[in-house]
Amino acid sequence: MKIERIAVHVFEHPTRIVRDSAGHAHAGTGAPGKARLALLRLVTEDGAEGYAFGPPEVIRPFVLDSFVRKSLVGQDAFDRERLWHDLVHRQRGSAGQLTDRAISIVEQAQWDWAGRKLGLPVRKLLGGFRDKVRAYGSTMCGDEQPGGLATPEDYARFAEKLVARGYKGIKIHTWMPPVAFAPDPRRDVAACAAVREAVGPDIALMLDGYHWYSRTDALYIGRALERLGFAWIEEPMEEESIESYVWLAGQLELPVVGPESLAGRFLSRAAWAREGACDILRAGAPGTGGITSCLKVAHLAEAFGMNCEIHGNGAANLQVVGAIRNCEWYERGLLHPFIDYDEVPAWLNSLTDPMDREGFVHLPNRPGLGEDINLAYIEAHTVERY
Ligand code: LLH
Ligand code: MG
Repeated sequence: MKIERIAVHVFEHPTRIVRDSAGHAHAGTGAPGKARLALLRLVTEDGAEGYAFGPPEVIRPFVLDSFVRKSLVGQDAFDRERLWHDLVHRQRGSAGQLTDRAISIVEQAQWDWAGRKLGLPVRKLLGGFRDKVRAYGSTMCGDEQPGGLATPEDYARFAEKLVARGYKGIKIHTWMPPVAFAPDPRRDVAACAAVREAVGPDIALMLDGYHWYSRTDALYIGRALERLGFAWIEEPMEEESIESYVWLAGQLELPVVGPESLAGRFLSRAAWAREGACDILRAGAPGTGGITSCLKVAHLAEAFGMNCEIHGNGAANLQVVGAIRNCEWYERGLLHPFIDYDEVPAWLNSLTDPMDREGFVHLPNRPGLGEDINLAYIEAHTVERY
């Protein structure tokens, strides 16, 4: 079935989330602001459509015209693997313009198209493994807002609320610059200790702190987390330094999870598994070049007898979680005391990842990626189309 058209709608929606100078999401304090999101539509010759969302900057007109349309238009929409490799080959000569994230959005739209066409959720096409998954509540990074996530006690009180909501696992993102007092290994450990004391021994806890700690700071934190019975430590150091992770993982009983933000899609993860740089591999569909690339990481991990915990929330990641055996969790968030994550975003009719009171997210059974898209809202709030 030939791809006839790739179109993008950039639309505005209300948001309470603001970003700091380092790109970390926080809860805004004033009235809701506006943010822009792009909907990529893949249309085939029979009029069928597939959809995926992404940042407008990532799939801007130059990227679509120079690479995406050249690779996809006129090609068979079912040939995901071939078209993915074609795009990856165009990356080298794109001077960094065609990113893994852009390729991922395009690939997600192809999966959504195929699922809708065949009347099946994407996870069933990938190879269904589960229909529900335990979610860990993943907090936003720490801030300096009274009653927000400014102190270890704030994290402890928020963790109690998350447990009352049903979460059986909580991942703490602690303080990172530009927060004035960050980074501070001792404060991170104090927050972890406060949360453990607040939720008791039966809730799984993870730490995703400052990503640029030295080896010795990371080891200090890791040893403290061992005493607190944490489930894993995530990205405490620069992931470009595989040697640092081999050094750390070799000294900790505590599982080390990674790499999350390292480039190189599934290729770079192979060395991490072989070298023992982590105990649990990590990949996410948006950051690792797409659903299939993320799945390759999960299967690579399986071949090493390792789990692969999927990075981030969202429809594509949820479909991957639903199609692999070797992960325990879905990352639900990012969460903050001032934000209601259970509120349906303006551009959807219902939540993609609803969670019950026992902490299970039930995977959508709608065809495709499973997003319940409000196309009328998007049409009414479109500010740019190309
Ligand atoms: O630095 C941040 O804002 C968070 O770490 C963010 O990247 C989050 O997606 C993450 O790491 N989740 O695991
Ligand atoms: Mg992380």
